[in-house]
Amino acid sequence: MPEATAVEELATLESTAQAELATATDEAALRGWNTKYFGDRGAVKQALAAIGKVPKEQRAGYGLEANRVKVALETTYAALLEQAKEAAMRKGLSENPLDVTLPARPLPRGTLHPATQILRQIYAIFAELGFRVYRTREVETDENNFELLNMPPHHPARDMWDTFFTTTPGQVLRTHTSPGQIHVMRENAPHPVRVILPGMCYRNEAISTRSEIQFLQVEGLCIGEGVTMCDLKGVITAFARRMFGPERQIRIRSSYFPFTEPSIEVDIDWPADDPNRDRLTKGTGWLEILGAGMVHPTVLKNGGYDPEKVTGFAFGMGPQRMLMLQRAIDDIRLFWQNDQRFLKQF
Ligand code: FA5
Repeated sequence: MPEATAVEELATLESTAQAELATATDEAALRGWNTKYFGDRGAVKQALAAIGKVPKEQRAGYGLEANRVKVALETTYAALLEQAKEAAMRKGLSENPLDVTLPARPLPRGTLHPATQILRQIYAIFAELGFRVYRTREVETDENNFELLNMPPHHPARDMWDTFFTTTPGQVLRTHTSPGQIHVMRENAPHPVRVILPGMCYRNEAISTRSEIQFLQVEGLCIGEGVTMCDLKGVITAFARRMFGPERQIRIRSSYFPFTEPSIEVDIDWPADDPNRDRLTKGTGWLEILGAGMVHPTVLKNGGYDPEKVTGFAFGMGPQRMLMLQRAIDDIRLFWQNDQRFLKQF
C-alpha cells in the first residue's frame, strides 16, 4: 500500500477529531478534546507546524487544507461548547428552581431634600394662581438690595437686615429676595407681571432654632392696572388654605416695610387641639407666615413703571419656617446639617 500523502493524513485527522467531538457530551469532555487537538502539543497544532516538512510541490495545497480543517474543527467545537453550557444551565435551573416570589432586595433610594419638597409645593400652588418662577442673583448690589427698594444709605430700616458685605465695594449677599423685584420690573416694564422669586438669602444673624444665617425665601410680585389690596388678600388666602388646610383662619396685621405701602404681615391660626400649638405660636395661637404689601410708588418708578398707571402687590415668605410648622420641625438648623436621620424622614 502506498504511503499516505500529507493531505490524506489531514483528512484522517479531521474525521477522527470530528468523531471524538461528537461523543463529547459535556463541557469538561469538550475542553479535554480541545486540549488534545488545539493544546500546545495538540494534533492540529502539530499538523499546522508540519508544513515545513511537506514536500515542496504539495506545500501550498497542504497549507490551505490544514487551515480549512483547523477552522472547521474550531467552529464545531465553539458551537458544541455553547450548547453544553446552555444545557448545563437549564439542568441547574430545573434542579434548583428560582423562587421568583421572593421579594427583591430593596435599593437604597434618595429623596428630594425637604427644602426642595416645600419649594415645589409652593411653586405648584402659585402656578395654579398664574405665577411663573423667576430666578435672580444671590450676590447683589447694595443699590438693588436697599436703595432701589426705598432704603437710602443710613436709612434706619437697614437695621432690620444685618448684612454680609463682600470684599468688592457695593456688593452684598442679598438679605432678602426683594431685590429680585427690581430685576423683574426692569425686564418687563411697562407690561404686567405675576411672578414668584425663590432663592437663598443671607443675614448676619445670631443662629437659633428659628433663624439661620443662610435661609430660603420666596418673593411674590404682581403688577398691573387696577391691582389692589383685595387681590393680595385673595392670593394670600388661597395660598394659605392650600398650604395649611381649608379650616385655617387667616389674620392680617398692619406692619412696616420701606418698599411697600401699606404693609402687612399675615398670620394663620394653629389648631387648638394640636399639642405643639403653644410652642409653635409662642402661646398666641397665631403664626406669622409672611410679610407683604402694595408696592411703594418709588419702587415702581425705580423698576420703570408709572405709578399713576399701574399698581402692584409683593410678598416675601420663609418656606423653611412653613415646613417647620407643617411638620413640627423644632430646629431650623437641621435643614443644612446633612444628617441622614433628619433627611430620611421626608
Ligand atoms: C423680608 O425679608 C421682606 N423682604 C418681605 C417682604 C417682601 C415684605 C415683599 C413686603 C413685600 P422678613 O425679614 O420678615 O421680610 O423675612 C420674611 C420671611 O423670611 C420671614 O417671615 C421668615 O419666614 C423668613 N426669614 C427671615 N429671616 C430668617 C432667618 N434668619 N432664618 C430663616 N428664615 C428667615
